[in-house]
Amino acid sequence: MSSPVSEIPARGGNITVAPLPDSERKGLTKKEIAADQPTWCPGCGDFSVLALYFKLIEKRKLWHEKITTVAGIGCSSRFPYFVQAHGAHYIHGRALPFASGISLSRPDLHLFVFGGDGDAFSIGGNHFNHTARKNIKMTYVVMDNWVYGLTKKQTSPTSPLGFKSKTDVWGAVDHPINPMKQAVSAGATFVARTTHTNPNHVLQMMEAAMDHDGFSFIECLSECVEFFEGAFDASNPRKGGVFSTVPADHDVTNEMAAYKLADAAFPGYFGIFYNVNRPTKNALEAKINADAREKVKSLKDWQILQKNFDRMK
Ligand SMILES: Cc1ncc(C[n+]2csc(CCOP(=O)(O)OP(=O)(O)O)c2C)c(N)n1
Ligand code: SF4
Ligand SMILES: [Mg+2]
Repeated sequence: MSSPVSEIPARGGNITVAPLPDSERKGLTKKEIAADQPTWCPGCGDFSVLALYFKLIEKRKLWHEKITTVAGIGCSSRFPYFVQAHGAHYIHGRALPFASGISLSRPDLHLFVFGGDGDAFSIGGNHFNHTARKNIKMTYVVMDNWVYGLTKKQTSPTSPLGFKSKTDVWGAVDHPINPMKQAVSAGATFVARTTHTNPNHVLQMMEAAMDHDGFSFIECLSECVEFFEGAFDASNPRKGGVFSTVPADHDVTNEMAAYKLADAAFPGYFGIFYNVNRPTKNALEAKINADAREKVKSLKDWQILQKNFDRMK
């Protein structure tokens, strides 16, 4: 592991350490970020998302103490197990509330949340909408495989009509959600779409999302080769499909234009659909805290506490 400190021999032979300035620190290497061998099935799309996350960390010189990787439960949500960094593999559908706490208490961190379509839009659907509308600063990558992979093939909220699964043996009859429309309508301020079969594009979207000040959402198509093989072939030129990027004249600040892009039939478009600036909950809360502090700046912490207790009497 690259050391963030310089070693200075002190008198008496002891070693003391002084932090190296950021400009002199090396970026982490893949070897320093990769943890256990991923347990995904050979050929699973999730491998490329993980590899590109490592690339992002390497490229942008993100150090261990600057990043947090959070997930819910699912094959895709095993993600933090495979990253040698701070993070948590949390509860199914509850990654976003957990991440919100981290973001609001440590807005200086780069916070990445990874998960699946079931985790994000089924059990976690409610949290998705509220985290988006609150514009809490983090990057949320949903590895959409149109199925519940970990639990071995149940219909997910993004499964297409007619999809045969253990929960819909005669074919799915429920209208699937459109993650892009849902993200925009919920109030996400950055909404992008990519696919695991185009590594450069995934990296480009992750970088743009990371640089966005607010809740940034990426739908990344990630094939489940075990339970929905070939689902995304129509978007993969190597399989005879078409990969169409967002037209150059698309206005990313135009909500209606974003819906229009999202309305295109599969394989649709790939790129940034929507990107606007709106104050984050992080900034708004920080201001409330600062204003409150200003009012009581002459008091010691225990005196503020005492005042609060007195008010409750
Ligand atoms: C509260 C709760 N309900 C249900 C489950 C069972 N469960 C685990 S993962 C999962 C769905 C996974 O699908 P998805 O989020 O799409 O991830 P994938 O495995 O496809 O990557 C379910 C229903 C659970 N672990 N916890
Ligand atoms: S079951 Fe599907 S999603 Fe899960 S690891 Fe295997 S290929 Fe990937
Ligand atoms: Mg899934």
